[in-house]
Amino acid sequence: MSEISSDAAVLHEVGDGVALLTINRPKTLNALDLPTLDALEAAVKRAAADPAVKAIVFTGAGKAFVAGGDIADLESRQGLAHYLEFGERIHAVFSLIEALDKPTVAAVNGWALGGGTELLLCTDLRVVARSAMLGLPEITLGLFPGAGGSQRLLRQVSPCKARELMFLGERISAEEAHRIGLVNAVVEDGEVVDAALAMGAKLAAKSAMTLRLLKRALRDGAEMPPSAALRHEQAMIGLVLDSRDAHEGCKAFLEKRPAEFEGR
Ligand code: CO8
Repeated sequence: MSEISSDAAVLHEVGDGVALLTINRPKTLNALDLPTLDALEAAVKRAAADPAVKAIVFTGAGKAFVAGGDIADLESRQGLAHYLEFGERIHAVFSLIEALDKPTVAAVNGWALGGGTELLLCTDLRVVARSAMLGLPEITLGLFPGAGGSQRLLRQVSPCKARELMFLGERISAEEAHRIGLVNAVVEDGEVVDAALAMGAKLAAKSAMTLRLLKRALRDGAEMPPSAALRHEQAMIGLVLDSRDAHEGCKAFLEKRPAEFEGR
């Protein structure tokens, strides 16, 4: 992997079509404050715009993925307007990540608490280190998961489990997160970034165009009534069927060779 940029808060490396974005504020376990959110947003936009990047992996430096919003920063915010400034930024950056056309993978190397779990809820696939702990402890601070997490969690695990995680604020292990369907894979500590990059490389080898339209079908469809979502899916698969990649994928199968996708 070659490092193409490295500002203080987010490291950005690219190799084999996969960008690795490392949130880099280890002294506070990568807690998110406004400068870190700004750096994350800039890195995400850079990766989104880079034609060499086909998939994006998010991880954290040191022993945490992200230990949440920066509690010291939140505590120093007197008045609703200052809270909302943070709330609006974290919503905007997380929504940007969720809405990316390129596929994303979270490499959860350690603590993913509060805003850290809320961040992983915005990614498509999630690989977690065996000793990592996840959870939404906001309620113990008198807060609730307000970076989009309350809504996203409710739509990703059972309503019963979602309420338990938000109402009790207790941490869960990687295995438990896997059991409830919150994450895709649990791997040994130290292997999580490589495993996520390998997953990213698999995604990078697929048709970028088909993945983009699949993501749109899922994202837009989730906000529509079922009948409209089905019509939208039909429109998206119509675009896919008209593409070179769909032709190439089917032709390659019939010719018993690997497909070579161009992303169009
Ligand atoms: N914010 C700020 N600083 C933090 C945070 C955090 N979320 N988490 C850890 N730190 C700091 C610690 O204060 C400590 O700093 P220092 O060395 O100066 O004392 C340093 O990181 C190392 O942490 P610990 O010594 O506590 O490390 P441990 O290994 O003992 O414990 C834990 C690790 C269990 C992760 C522990 O640090 C912890 O519980 N952290 C807080 C987790 C948490 O409650 N997260 C939720 C935060 S609130 C949130 O995410 C809301 C987001 C959206 C809100 C939208 C509102 C507008």
